[in-house]
Amino acid sequence: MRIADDIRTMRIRGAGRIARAAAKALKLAAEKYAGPDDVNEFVRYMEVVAETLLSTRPTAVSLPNAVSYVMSRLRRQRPGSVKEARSIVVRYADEFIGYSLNAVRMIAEIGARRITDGDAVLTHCNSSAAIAVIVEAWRSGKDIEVYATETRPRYQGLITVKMLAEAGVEVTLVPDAAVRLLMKRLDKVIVGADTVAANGAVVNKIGTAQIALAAKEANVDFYVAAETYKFSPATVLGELVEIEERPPTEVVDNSFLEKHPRVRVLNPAFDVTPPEYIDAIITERGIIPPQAAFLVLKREYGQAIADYVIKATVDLED
Ligand code: RUB
Repeated sequence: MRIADDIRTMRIRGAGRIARAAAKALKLAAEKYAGPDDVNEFVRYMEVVAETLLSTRPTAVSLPNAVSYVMSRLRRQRPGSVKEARSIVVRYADEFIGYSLNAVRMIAEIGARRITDGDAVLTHCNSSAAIAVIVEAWRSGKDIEVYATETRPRYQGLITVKMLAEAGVEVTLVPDAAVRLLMKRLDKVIVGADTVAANGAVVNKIGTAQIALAAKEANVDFYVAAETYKFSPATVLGELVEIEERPPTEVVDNSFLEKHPRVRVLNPAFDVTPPEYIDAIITERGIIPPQAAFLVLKREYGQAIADYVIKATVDLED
């Protein structure tokens, strides 16, 4: 499946885009289904597609949340025919994509209000949600100074500076290692999220936690822009978020590794910023302190959380 491959190899990347691509992949798979005219067969086929998508990257919860947005409705609505089942998948995949795009627009509006004229703002990696906030603040006439980190080893920061420059925002690229020195000049940091845990901890691109630490030390506000489908229902039950490890060749090339066989390379793609380092999380439903993450989860995923609790209880009894 091409979209699954594109997610795995990071041609499609960023938690929001990954989620929308997964919904689109489910829709395309449903449209392409050419198996027997049997609704159970169709559901089984869709389950395989869903599993393939889920196996691509482990960290961003937006991916399982998008898949389950569509698949839980397919299961729950008990369609009587393949035609009906297919139209359920198409409808809810489209609905998720529409919701997601609108959520980013709302985050931009809500978050931009937090940015003050004259602010110096830093972002890390390449987050559509964080960029949307910065662009909206700029468009609304606030004179802001914007910095973006390179984001080793994949250099997503280069995508960020291009996007900001194309939107007309003046932006300065800095090496990741310059963050603490730069912090003295900053008023705000704004980053995206791959996963927000029930305790308000935020999983985002490697390096985020270090930036948050430096921001805390310098008394600089640290904001996270995250749609509610980046909140993880499984963490309510204490499930840990898996941190993806990427290949060493993203850090150094193969010839270096061959020449120095005793050198090992560790390449974790994400880290965890504790809630005490986060001033607020900007969602499409409003701005919350990280400590209120559980309330968002309860409101958005009450049913899914109840399902997890039931499953966990059954597993314990087994
Ligand atoms: C991307 C990353 C982004 C979040 C949020 O990591 O960490 O900050 O996914 O992005 P990668 P968005 O490049 O490894 O996918 O706001 O666009 O969802």
